[in-house]
Amino acid sequence: MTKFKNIVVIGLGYIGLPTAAMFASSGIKVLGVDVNHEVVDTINKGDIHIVENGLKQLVSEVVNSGNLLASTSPSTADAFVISVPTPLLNNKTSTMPEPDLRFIYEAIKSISKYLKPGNLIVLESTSPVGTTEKMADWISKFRPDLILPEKDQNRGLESISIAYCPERVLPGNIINELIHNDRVIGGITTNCGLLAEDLYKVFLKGDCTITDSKTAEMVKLTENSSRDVQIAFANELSLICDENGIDVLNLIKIANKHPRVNILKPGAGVGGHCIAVDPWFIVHKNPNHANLIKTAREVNNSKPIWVIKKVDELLENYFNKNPNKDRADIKICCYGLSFKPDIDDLRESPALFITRELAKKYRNNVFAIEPNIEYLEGEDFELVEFPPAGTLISLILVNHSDFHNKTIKSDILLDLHGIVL
Ligand code: SAJ
Repeated sequence: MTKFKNIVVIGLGYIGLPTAAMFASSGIKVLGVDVNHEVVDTINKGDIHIVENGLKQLVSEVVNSGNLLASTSPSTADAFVISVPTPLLNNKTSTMPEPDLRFIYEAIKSISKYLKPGNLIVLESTSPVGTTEKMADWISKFRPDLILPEKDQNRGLESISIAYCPERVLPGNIINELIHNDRVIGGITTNCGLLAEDLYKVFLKGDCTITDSKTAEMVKLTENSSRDVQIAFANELSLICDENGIDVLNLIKIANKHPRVNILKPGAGVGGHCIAVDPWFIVHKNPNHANLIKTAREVNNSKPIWVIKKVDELLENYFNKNPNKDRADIKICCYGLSFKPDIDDLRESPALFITRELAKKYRNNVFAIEPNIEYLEGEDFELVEFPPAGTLISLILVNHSDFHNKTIKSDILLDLHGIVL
C-alpha cells in the first residue's frame, strides 16, 4: 500500500500525461496541471491532444473514474512530479545553444505555496547536471520555512524530499515502456531516492537504481548522447561511402556481421526533442571536454543540408546528360515528413526541413507523401497521397513501413534507407 494518496503532475505533454494517467490508473488521485487551457479542457473531456498508442483509452478511463483531473493551477498533494520542457535557447542560430530552465523554475514557483512537510518533489524533465540541486535552492528561496535535504546527508530533519527520475520511454511505445523500463533515481539524499522509488513502484515493473541526483542527470544525458554519437558515425559513413561510390547500407550490413560491431542506421539526420537537444546540455556545461559529443551534433545537424546539396547535384547531372529536357519541369516527391518512422511527430524533423528548403528553391514543384498525416497547412509544398505524374526525382526521407518494397517510378531516386524497389 502506497503512502501517496494524491499527487500533482506539472506538464501534460508527451511524458507528463501518460505518467499522470499511469499513477491515476493505480488508484492515486492525480491532478494534472498545464498552462494550456485547451489541453486541460481536452483531458477533462476524457480525450487527448497527442498521438500515442493506447493513451486515449487510458486517459478516458482514469478521467471517468475521477482519478485524473486536469487544471491550470496546482493544489496541495503528497507528491509533485515535474515534467515540463527543457528546450535550448538559440538552437538554430548559435554554435553553443544554452539550456533553458525557465519552465522548471516556473513549475517550482507555482507549487511552492502548496508545499507542506512530508512532501516529495520529483523532476522528470531531461536537465543539465546540477538542476535538481538548483531546484532545491529555488524552493528554499520561496519557502525558507521548510527544511530541505542537503546533499549526501541523511539528517532525518528534512521536511521536503527532492529527487530526479528521468523518463526513458520511446514515443509510440510510451505506456508499455513506462511500466517495464528500468528507472534511475537520483536523490539529493538516499532517503529522497528511496521515497521516489516508493512512488514509482505503484506502477513500475522495471528495476530502480538509486544514485545521487547529478549522476542520474548525467545518466539521462549520456543515454541520448551515446545514441547521437552512434548515429553520427553512421551518417558520417554515409557521406564517405557516397564519395567512394559504395552502398553504405550494404557496407553496414556486412560490417555488422562482426561479433563486436553494431553500427546504427544513417538517415536524413536526427530529429525529435530529445536526441537532437540533450547532448547540448553536456557540451554547454563542459565545452573543453565534450569534443566528440559536440562533433556528433554537428555531423547529424549537417546531414539534411548534405541531402539538399545532393538533390541539386543529382539534378545537375541529369540535365547535363539530358540537355533536351526542360529545367523548369522538375517535380520532386519527398517520401516521409516525420522525425522518425511510423509516427506523425514533426518536431525538429530533418525530413520536414529538407522538404521545406527544397520547396523554397523549387517553387510549386515539391510534393510530399506522409502516410501518418492527413492534413498540413501553410506549407510551400503540397501534401499528396500519390506521387504526381511526371515526378523527376523521388526522395525517400523516412523509413516508414508503408514505403517498404513499394515500386517507385521516377527518373532519379535518392533512397536514404534502401527500402523501395
Ligand atoms: N535515428 C537514425 N538512425 C538510427 C536511429 C535513429 O537516424 O539508427 C534517428 C531517428 O530517425 C530520429 C532520431 O534519430 O530522427 C531519434 O530517434 P530515436 O528513435 O533514436 O529516439 P527518440 O528521440 O524517439 O527517443 C530517445 C530514446 N533514447 C534512447 O534510445 C537512448 C528514448 O528512450 C528517450 O526516452 C527519448 O529519446 C527521450 O525522451 O529522451
